[in-house]
Amino acid sequence: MKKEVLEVQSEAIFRMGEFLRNEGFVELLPVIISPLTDPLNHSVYDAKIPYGNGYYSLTKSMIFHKQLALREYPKIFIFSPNVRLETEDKKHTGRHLIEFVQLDLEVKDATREDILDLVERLLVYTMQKLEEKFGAFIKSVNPNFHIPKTPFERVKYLEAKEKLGSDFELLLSKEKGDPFFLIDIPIEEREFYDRLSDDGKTLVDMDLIYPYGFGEGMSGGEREYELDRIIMRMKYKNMNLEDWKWYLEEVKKGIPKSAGCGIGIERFVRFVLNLPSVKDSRLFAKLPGEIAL
Ligand code: ASN
Repeated sequence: MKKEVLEVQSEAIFRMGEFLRNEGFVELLPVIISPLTDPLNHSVYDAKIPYGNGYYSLTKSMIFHKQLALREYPKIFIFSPNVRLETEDKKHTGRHLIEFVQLDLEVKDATREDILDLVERLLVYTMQKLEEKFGAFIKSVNPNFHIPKTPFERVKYLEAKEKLGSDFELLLSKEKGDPFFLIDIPIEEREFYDRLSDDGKTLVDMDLIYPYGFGEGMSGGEREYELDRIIMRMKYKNMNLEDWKWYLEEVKKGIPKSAGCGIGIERFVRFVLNLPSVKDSRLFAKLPGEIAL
């Protein structure tokens, strides 16, 4: 690995944290094991550790801990290590590692639009700082590098699918020169915790899609926070409510209304440096289907 890649990654982490602190966020420590973690919307192998009378799961995302942490502080972020034991068919996507880090953030009482605006400014700020310090290197590996204009384009999921067919995300990712947001993702494509729109079919959520065919680099949305709606959404996913007692107990006590997102660090560095794969953007990269250091 080029030493410059590590320097860019290190600077990106520093500048992202700096930006969020200046916006009034506090950084929390990551949670690595918990009986409660993200169910995800696709299946991965179990990463559970038996312990005492029960078990711990390795964190797939800190979504629920973010919601609970907002009881203590209204704007939070974590550089959160996630373990998702993806199936081998994801080995060659260039986008999947079974251990990765996302910058996970959540804001009490925020709307999706607040988070879109925050993410645009966060990415632009970080890219400007990277350009100031590493401009010559970045342009030598990524001649297309430029600071994207804000606001980023918002593309509605169902409209794009109707126009371009089921491969629309990859087509748009290859065709566009700048990152854009995919919004209003259908309920069946997502987990239960992103908020359902009044249309009953799509969510108040978003993905950030990078250009160069690199695809998704961030996802998030407004959240469900009311018990009856959460139970309805779990039932829609055929989830066993008994398995979710940890979460439902907390929801009964009350969790704040919020919105937030998670930005993949390895994918961001891959985008900035136009790297062939996310595996080139960190040390000790672990691809799906492989055992590696
Ligand atoms: N971190 C994401 C979010 O905040 C969730 C995820 O990683 N699946 O929505």
